[in-house]
Parts: sequence; C-alpha cells; structure tokens
Amino acid sequence: MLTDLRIDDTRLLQRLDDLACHGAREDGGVSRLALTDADKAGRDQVVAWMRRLGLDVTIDAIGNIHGTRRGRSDGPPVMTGSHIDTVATGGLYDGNLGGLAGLEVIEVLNAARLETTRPVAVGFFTNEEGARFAPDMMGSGVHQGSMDLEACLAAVDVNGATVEAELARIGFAGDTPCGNFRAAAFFELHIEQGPVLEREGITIGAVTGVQGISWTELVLSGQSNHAGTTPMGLRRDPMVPAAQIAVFVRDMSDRLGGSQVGTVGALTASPNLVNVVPASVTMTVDLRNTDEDLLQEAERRLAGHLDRLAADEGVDIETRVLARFEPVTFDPDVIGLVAEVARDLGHDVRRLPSGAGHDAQMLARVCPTGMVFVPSVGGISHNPAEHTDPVDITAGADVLLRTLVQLATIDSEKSES
Ligand code: HGY
Ligand code: MN
Ligand code: MN
Repeated sequence: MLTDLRIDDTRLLQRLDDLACHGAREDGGVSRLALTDADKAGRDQVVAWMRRLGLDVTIDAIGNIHGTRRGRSDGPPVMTGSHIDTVATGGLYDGNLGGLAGLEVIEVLNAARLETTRPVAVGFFTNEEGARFAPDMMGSGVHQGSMDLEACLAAVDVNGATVEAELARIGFAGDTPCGNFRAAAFFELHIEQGPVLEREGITIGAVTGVQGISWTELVLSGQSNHAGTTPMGLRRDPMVPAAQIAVFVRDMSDRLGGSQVGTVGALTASPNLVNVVPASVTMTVDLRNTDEDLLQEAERRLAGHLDRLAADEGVDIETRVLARFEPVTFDPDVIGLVAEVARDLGHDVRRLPSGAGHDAQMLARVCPTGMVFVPSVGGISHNPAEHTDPVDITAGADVLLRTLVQLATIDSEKSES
C-alpha cells in the first residue's frame, strides 16, 4: 500500500553525516562553498549514491546533477532536490537535507519495487548559496532558463576564478544542455531556517512562496591618508558613510515593517590597516520583502540615501546588482497536497512564506512547485549550530515521500492504494 511507505530515518541521518564529512569544520559545521574541492567531494559522493540506486545520472553545462528513476511513462519526471553547496559557516541541513531525502525516497521506492507512472528525479543544483559566486540560485536559474548560461559561467569569485574554470577543474562541466530538463512538478524539502515552526510547536510548514531578494554591492571610494596627520575636516573617509549605510538599512527595514528585512553582511576596507584612512570600502546590502512594491520602495530609499551620503561625505559610491529575484508564489494545489499529506501522517502543519531563497523559487517559474519546511532549532541557520531534530527530519522526509509518490502515480493506482 502506497500509504504504508515510510523512509528509513537511520539511513537518511547516516547520509547526512557522511555528506557532512566533505567540508567538515572543527566546530561541527560545514564549509562547502560552490565548486571548491569540498563541493567536488560532496558531488562525487552524491553521484556515487545515485549510481548505486540505479538512477540515470546527467550533469548539465552549469554543473547541475540530475538522477532519474524510470517510470512506466518516459514523460517529464516528478522532481525533488536542493543544493549541497553551503555558506562558509554552514550547517549540516541547509540544502543537504532536501537532496538526500530525495535519494532516500528513491531507495524506499526501490525496496518496495514500486513502479511509478512518471519518472522520479532528484536534482542537486549548482551554487544555490551565491556565497562565492553571485547570483545565488545560479544552477536552478540557468536550468529553468531565467539566467543566462554564458553570463553565469563568467561569474568570478573574490580571487578572480570563474565558474567555468572551476567547473572544469572539479570535473563537473557537464555536456547535457541546460534547460532541457522539464519536470512535471518540483517539490523541495528544506529546513525553515527561521523561528516560526519551533515557536508555534508545529512540525511541518507548507510553504506558500518565497520573498523577493535584492543583493547590491557598494564600493565607496574616498582618499587614503595618514590616520595621525590628517585633520578630521580634511578627510574623505569612506568608512564613515559605510557605517551610516549599515545603520540606515536597519532603521529603514524597521520603518517599512511587515516582512521587510535588510542586512549588511560583508564589509571590507582597503588597505584595511590600523593607521590608514581607507581608500575604499566594499560592502553588500541584502534587502528582502514578500511584497515586490515594498521591496522596490526599500531599494529607492537606499538609492536616495546613497546619493545624499556621497554628496555630504565627498566620496564616490558605485553600486552593482549582485542578484534580484521577485517574490514567488507556489502552486496552490501543491501547497494543499503538502498540508493534506502532513495531516494524514498525523503532523501539525501551517502555511508560511520562506524568508530564504531556494531553488524551488526558480523551478516555480516553469512547473507546479511547492516546498515543505521542518523546524530549525532556535531558528538558527547559516551557522554551524544549525540543527533540526531527527524526529522532524523523519516527518519532513515522510511528507516528501508521500507527496512525490502521489504526484508520480496515476489516479487508478492511487485508488488501489
Ligand atoms: O540567501 C539565501 O536566502 C539562500 O540561502 N541563498
Ligand atoms: Mn538552502
Ligand atoms: Mn542557505
């Protein structure tokens, strides 16, 4: 009976631990930046697992890994997946849980010798985080056609390495063209990375959509000078407006309220020396909102503030858009299916938007898409302390299993179930 299928939690938790060895940090977290040696080791690991599960494995031109389990029909597959690249101070679950739970679903179907109507595919998308190469959601963006392959291959990291060169170096410059992989539906399991589910004591989140994301790099240029001999009134010090921008982003977000958030996450002075007034400061601003109009308002307010600051402080401020995604709403039927399956499995469920970006927000442009969240302990993520309780991991993976099976089997089979 389809409804009797359950994941093997020990096997899934073991895979999570095994994958975490690739890029393991001494504090228990994971550093697996996109296309680094650690990412290569993780990629090799998931490909080996895919082959052992009998999947047809393809690597596309931006390095996305797809494993497909055949179905009775050879039409578009029902797809799940996520990413295994992490931020430099990542945890075990962001992205990794979604891909490995997808492999666990395959293993359950194999053990049950269940032939689905539609193929079932698991995808591991390149550079979801955008922490080394901007923009984020790069692999899934190229995969569904909203990002240009050549432009993404030319993206460079802080050391000038390109995505193209790094894909070749780690052996994941695939020959499968991008954009040909059309899923019938896409469904991603992910940790919430926020405080809502834990605070309300709820196990499953039926995700309604993903908020808009606006990443901008600012380069503030002034005049480098001696810290001791330069009178304060004669300085063109870019660090002062940089600090004011960080405070402005926080205050503006508080004033806009609602779901508006704003972060200055990266800031580097040059030459970054104790006794030198900086020549320049490079920093980033991450603005997000579930409402596109309000996100544009936040961008306008920031731009106006930068103009005023540049004039007042006598510095030059150059801006460069690193990433820009409008808010996305998931498929109501898939959201409803998640909630229904979660309740059938005896779990509390609530609907909520995602504050974090996900590959699902790219796939939502081309096929019915949904996500299921499980709680993050303390709402912590992008932090080595990231944790989700095994009982919640199991619950989320069972919801994934049941949802994928329902999406991959035709009505007559469902009635037998
Ligand atoms: O930044 C994000 O929300 C995602 O983790 N890339
Ligand atoms: Mn993620
Ligand atoms: Mn992340």
